[in-house]
Amino acid sequence: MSTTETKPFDRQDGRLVLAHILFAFGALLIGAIAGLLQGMVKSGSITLPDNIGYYELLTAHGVLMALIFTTYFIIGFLYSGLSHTLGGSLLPLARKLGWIGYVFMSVGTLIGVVVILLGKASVLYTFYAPMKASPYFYIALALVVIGSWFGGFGMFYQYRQWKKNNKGKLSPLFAYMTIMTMILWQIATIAVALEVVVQLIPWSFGWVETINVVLSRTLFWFFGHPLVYFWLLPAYICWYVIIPKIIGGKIFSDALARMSFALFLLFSIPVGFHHQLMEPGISHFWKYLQVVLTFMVVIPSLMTAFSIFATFELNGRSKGTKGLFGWLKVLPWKDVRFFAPFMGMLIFIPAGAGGLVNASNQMNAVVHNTLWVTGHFHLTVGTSVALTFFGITYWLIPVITGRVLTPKMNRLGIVQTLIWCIGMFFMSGSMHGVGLLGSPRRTAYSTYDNHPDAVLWMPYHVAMAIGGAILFVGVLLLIYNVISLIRAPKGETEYPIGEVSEASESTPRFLENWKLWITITVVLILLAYSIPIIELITNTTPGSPGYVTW
Ligand code: HEM
Ligand SMILES: [Cu+2]
Repeated sequence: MSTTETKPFDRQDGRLVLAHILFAFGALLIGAIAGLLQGMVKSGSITLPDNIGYYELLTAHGVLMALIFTTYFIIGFLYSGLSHTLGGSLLPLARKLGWIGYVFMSVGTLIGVVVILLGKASVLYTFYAPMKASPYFYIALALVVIGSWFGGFGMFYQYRQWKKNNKGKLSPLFAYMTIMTMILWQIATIAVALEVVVQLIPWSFGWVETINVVLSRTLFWFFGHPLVYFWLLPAYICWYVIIPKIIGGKIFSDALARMSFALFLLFSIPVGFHHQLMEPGISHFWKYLQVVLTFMVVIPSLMTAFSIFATFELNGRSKGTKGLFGWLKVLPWKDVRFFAPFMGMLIFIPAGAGGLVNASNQMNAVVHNTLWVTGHFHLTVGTSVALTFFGITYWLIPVITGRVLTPKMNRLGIVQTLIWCIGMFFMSGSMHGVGLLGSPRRTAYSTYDNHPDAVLWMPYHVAMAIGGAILFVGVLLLIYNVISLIRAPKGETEYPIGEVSEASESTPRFLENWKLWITITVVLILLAYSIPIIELITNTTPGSPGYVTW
């Protein structure tokens, strides 16, 4: 262990990171209350008081879970890694930009939640015209996006300065991956910002009468798909860089890791049409092209799976295990820092398989807008990503606050992980099943005049509610654990950054050629989007007025 690794984490940076992490978990807790209630309503076990609508809860849940919890956690985590790997502390300007971003995002979140709870924005967490929210809802979420941009600028600044001071050196893998993630985010959010500023805000204020619906959805999904990679890549950073250290092994290949992140940038943005397969107004050819590009993402995904299992296997061999699965025996199953992300990886296998179903034209027709889809993203972001973030929390909070993870908290962490897996097994499992039977997503309790099909769904909805209740217990335990971590005994905790295996090939320089990757990305985006967007802008379909359906 070198001396830099045991140096305590910079206190000022620690505060920035902790502020993000705590906000994330606050959002998770409130979001979980909404989730629990939704499950109970859907199963018919409770009815909400008249002044609370199902769609209000659903919107709050979606926003707080998918947008706020994730974005805050990610920015906090990435800042921590940059502070640690790029010089041991953030530059004053980088830290300042981080705080400016935090303030913007928090003001945005607070306004957004208030508008939702006032019942003025029950638009189901997306920016989906012609459903029309209060303009303040859009302004609020625009503030969140702008805040995240400041966060990104701070990271770019820190990275650029490091590169200047370390001419010719390869940047640390964590930092490289962080920059790739934030470039992806900044490019993706341009489209949603355009949608919000040019289309939604003027329309919801009533300055213009109508909105071009397909165009707005196209801009939304330009962002909406890469959004899922914005959630995933930080989890992959943990799998690639952190896990090897925790299991006492080595990173299989630095070059392969960087290559996979570059490919994620290329293939995650020009594919938004795969969310619009059922939508009129976009010609088949462009949908087809984007679906082909969608499936390209299989390449970096398999590279990731390969690298991680190679790390496990090499680690097993170096410890003398034999046979095809001997390496399983030497993994630290009783260490929550490993166990929680590992369960996330495992669950990513069925989750990814479900994603292939969603992206396939005919099969999409079967599952479209059913609870299958909800089941799918509770496995991906709700489990693979969330469990990885929970696993990170168990060492990150001790690192940044100068504390240690006690054996008791480690055990509670394992219990929390198991509760999450069991809850998701019931909730997401029954969502998948009942989705195939046709039960729609985003609907409150209804048996549709006792239609036999809808009556048949109910046992599944009950299983969903039971799963949801188990998950809620998991959230409560997590919050307890987070509070205990902050109050844990003082001590030094090392930031776990893996080293690259000596046996691996050296990293080719072009992988760090940002201009190259950004240029190819822009070319792919232009290929996949320019003609369809011109068609959408010049089409003669009448625009739509706004609808308030709740
Ligand atoms: C306590 C844990 C959770 C419970 C009980 C829960 C439950 C639910 C339920 C019942 C639905 C609505 C189904 C419908 O009517 O369509 C839902 C939707 C959703 N959940 Fe969760 N969930 C939990 C955790 C999460 C997490 C961790 C995330 C993401 C990080 C998440 C993201 C979403 C999203 C994006 C929606 C869709 C909102 C919409 O369709 O507008 N959930 N959840
Ligand atoms: Cu997608």
